[in-house]
Amino acid sequence: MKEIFFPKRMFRRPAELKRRYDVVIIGGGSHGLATAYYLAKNHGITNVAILEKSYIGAGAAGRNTTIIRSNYRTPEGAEFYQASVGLYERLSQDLDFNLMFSQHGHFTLAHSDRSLVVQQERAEVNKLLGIDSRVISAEEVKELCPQISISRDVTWPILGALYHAPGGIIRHDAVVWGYARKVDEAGIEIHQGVEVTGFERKGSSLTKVKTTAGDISAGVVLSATAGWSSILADMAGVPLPITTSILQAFVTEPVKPFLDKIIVSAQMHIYVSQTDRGEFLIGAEVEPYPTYSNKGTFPFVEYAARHVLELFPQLHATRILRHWTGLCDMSPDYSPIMGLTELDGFLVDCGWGTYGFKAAPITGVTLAELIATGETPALIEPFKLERFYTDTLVSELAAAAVSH
Ligand code: PYC
Repeated sequence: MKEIFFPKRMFRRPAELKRRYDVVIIGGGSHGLATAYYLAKNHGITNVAILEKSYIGAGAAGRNTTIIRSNYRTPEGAEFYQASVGLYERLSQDLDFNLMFSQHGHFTLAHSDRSLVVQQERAEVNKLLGIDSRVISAEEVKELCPQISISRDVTWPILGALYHAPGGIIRHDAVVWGYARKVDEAGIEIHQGVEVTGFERKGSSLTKVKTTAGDISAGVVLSATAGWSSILADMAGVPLPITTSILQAFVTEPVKPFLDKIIVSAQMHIYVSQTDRGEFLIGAEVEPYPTYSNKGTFPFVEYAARHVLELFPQLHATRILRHWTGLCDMSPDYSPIMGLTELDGFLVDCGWGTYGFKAAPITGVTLAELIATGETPALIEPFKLERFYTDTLVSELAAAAVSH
């Protein structure tokens, strides 16, 4: 009989779900996979199952706009994302997988005096933490990004920008695949197509995770489910201050590369970059209503296209190729919620709004440390769920203006 050649599979065939694991991670996105990876790499913990109701990277990890940056407004946020950028810079080597990370600079445009003041405040916070971030004039924007129009004869003339040289974009699917491959190599089980349907608890402890493949128990259960976080936590009897909204984005047909910068405008509520494939990736702010709908809207396309054409009139004849929505789990202070909950053994990783993907590596490192040691690392201490009870919020609204 003729021998059939099967190309090498990237992951093992899923094993039968065992009845018990040391750690169960719900959500096979960038955060769940990164946490599993650092559990194995930094702590030698491999009796771990990742449960993904769809396929890995099907949620926010596969639907974001791939921007990596650390120019946040709060010291807590900026320090946290700075650590993430550092990990992303070494991640291709670490995972032995080309993630196509290009760091060519991120511009947050200012179109009013007030906006310049806000950008200046962000720059000062950033500089104190050693983050490369400064306010530049419209002329310098043009010098660094000659393709942009700085015409004053537009709805929102550019007055200046917050310039963050290390800002960049990365291939998001590659991040998911790179982590998954290493996780699999470490012997951690990735169960795709397995949905969590409920939990059992005894007093203040979680005792069982109910899934479509049977019930399991675990020492620690982490929910890393982005837009679905509040639904999951509700099942466990843990209320979260999270609402879910959608953010829309589209890509154009591919055109010859001419933009290697990321351009963001809080007032126009848009951001634009060109992907490695030549597509222009254009997104807007979060829609101002909670929903799980994955239907895009025409007003978004019309609005975003109108503004992008003021910045890049040379795109006027470029056609739209694809348009999608992603779920954003929004917290009241626009900062994430990570760590322990009132239910023993149940940890959350949520409230990421539109920032989750860029935080994946450092979230993985810190949550893995928390799971392994029981101690909350200092870097994520400010992002505890408890802050909503102790009135110690971390307001990141100023750095989120375009996407919230
Ligand atoms: O925070 O960089 C960001 C962002 C871009 C798109 C959505 N959020």
